[in-house]
Amino acid sequence: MTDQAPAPYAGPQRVLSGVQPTGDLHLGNYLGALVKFARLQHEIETFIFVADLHALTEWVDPSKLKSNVREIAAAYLATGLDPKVANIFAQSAVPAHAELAWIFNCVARLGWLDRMTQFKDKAGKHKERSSVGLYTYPVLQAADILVYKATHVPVGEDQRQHLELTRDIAAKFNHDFEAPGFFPLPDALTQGPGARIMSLRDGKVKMSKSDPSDYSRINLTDDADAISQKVRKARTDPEPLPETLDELKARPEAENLVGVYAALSGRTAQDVLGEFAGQGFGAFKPKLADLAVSVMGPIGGEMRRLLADPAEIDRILAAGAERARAVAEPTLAEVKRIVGYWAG
Ligand code: AQP
Repeated sequence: MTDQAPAPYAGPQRVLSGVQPTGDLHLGNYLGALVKFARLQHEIETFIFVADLHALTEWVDPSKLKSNVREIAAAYLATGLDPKVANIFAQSAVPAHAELAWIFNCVARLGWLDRMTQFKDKAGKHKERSSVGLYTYPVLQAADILVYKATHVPVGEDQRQHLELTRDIAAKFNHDFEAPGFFPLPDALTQGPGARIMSLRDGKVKMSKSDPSDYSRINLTDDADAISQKVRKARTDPEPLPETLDELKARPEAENLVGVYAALSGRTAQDVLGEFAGQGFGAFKPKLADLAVSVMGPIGGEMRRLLADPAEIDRILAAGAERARAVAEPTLAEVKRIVGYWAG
């Protein structure tokens, strides 16, 4: 008998992604994720959610959670997501995510989760004191994606491993329940110059909301002065910029700043080197600061304007959730039938 390739997924293409409401969004979230959302919405049906269930995996002040959700929604809108085109909603407004996650908890294998490096990074030395939710977070992420049968997931490079897990869960579900092609095996869209933006204080660690130093990141809400100051104080080395990308490899901070310049200006890193080779950071940083202010400054202003009208943001999220439920609920009903649930 010959092994037959599993039936391919034949449904529509969809984009799904989300961001946790766990603090100020930064340049890494913007370049790694948000700019891609705004672009893709015009190409494929797009679902973008605020991951408030994921936020619960670490302690979050209950009195702040709702306003944090609005802030992420405002960031989505300020960076170009159009609620008439994309479906924007809060994860907790679509209970099908959590219900499907339970079924996927029974599909995923412990060994798969044991390999997740992000859990190791986030739990650090205190693994035993981490929530079980932090451990199973990638399973909920698989449910977030597959409840919409999403085929494309725009994320930063740090999420690539979780996307592999989603593909493994989809394939095992399709196989175990003899439902070939039921779930797609989604692709991570990590390409592009902003896929991994590093800390401004240390070019070897990624820019992150949870870094204790605010000088490690540029926040979407930073004003022009703060952005310029952070770029000026960014760690660098005394050498001038080289001519080739190869020569940048051993200089992580320099490589990061050139990458940020390239991503913000829509050019390649090689092109940026072509302009700045031979110049030191004394010349390069002011140009980068001006560029960052011109791109990021208006986003913060637009977020503040949107947040002054929370009722409008709530209306957008409610409308998006209704459209999201209309897609997610039939998928969940079908999964329950396939699995053999007593109650549908
Ligand atoms: N440094 C980064 N470079 C490129 N992309 C990044 N992303 C995060 N950091 C970078 C991408 O942003 C999206 C939203 O991420 P998230 O907030 O849901 O979770 P995260 O990856 O845990 O983000 P942070 O900022 O690093 O938060 P903390 O400090 O809480 O862990 C994702 O697509 C992510 O890839």
